[in-house]
Amino acid sequence: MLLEGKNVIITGASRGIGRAAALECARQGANVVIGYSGSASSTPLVEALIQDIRSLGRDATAVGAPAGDPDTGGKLVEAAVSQFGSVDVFVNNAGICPFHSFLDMPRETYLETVNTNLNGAYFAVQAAANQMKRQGRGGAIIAVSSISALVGGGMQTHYTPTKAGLLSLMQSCAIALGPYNIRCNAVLPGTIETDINKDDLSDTKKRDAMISRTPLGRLGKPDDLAGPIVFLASEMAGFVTGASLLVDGGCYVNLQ
Ligand code: NAD
Ligand code: RM4
Repeated sequence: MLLEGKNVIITGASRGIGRAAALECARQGANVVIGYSGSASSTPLVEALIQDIRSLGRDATAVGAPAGDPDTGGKLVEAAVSQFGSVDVFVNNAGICPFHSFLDMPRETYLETVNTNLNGAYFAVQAAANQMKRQGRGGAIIAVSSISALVGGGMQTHYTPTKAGLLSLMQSCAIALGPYNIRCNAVLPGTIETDINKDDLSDTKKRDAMISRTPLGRLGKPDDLAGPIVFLASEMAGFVTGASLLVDGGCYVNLQ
């Protein structure tokens, strides 16, 4: 039980990596605030996740609000405090990657991606950190960045800067929040099969190329991120801050 009695907020937890992290946090003893977009299609997924967490003997509640809204972080924090009494861990996971070529990138696609992935995250991290400071007993903040913080993507020119931005945000916040014992770290997933890349990976040539670049010989699953996120959230990582953890089956280092 690495997170016994902790209260965790996870954004974009209705499915994919966020959902896997929410379930593992609950297995490790935490209550969970599930952040989700508020869309009608997400509601049944979120209701099922709440039931799954309750059947693990922990509690969960959900807040439907767009990740790009600067007020959403405050709403998530309010829900955690009113339902569970505190915020111990904040996981910024919500994100989009609408694959698109650079030269004709629609302005709205660029702006929506930066807003959802980075601008909202900035204010959510700020809201969570202020609550942790008020509580006076430290905390852990984890951003789900990406291998794409370190490398480019021709169809991801709007997305990769947001992932580099999140990594940089965790590095700077590690310094700003260290005096309050609030640790800030990033996980950098490689290619994990989820809804975000379903269409992209339906190109079998691309999918096979991605697998053959990966020393562990497969793409990732959402559960592959759950352990690393819980580790960074837990006291086992008590002296880890400003760090980034690649979770990519070795893909990044595989040059030749
Ligand atoms: P996913 O599409 O399954 O999950 C994305 C989550 O974000 C969903 O719960 C979705 O509802 C939520 N979301 C999207 N837009 C939102 C909005 N405007 N407001 C609130 N919530 C919103 O994909 P995933 O792979 O689980 O992605 C989770 C995170 O992991 C993203 O930040 C993504 O960039 C990152 N990531 C994914 C991969 C990968 O290969 N799948 C690799 C590196 C990083
Ligand atoms: C990741 C990485 C993956 C891609 C996802 C959407 O950061 O670039 O290859 O599938 O984003």
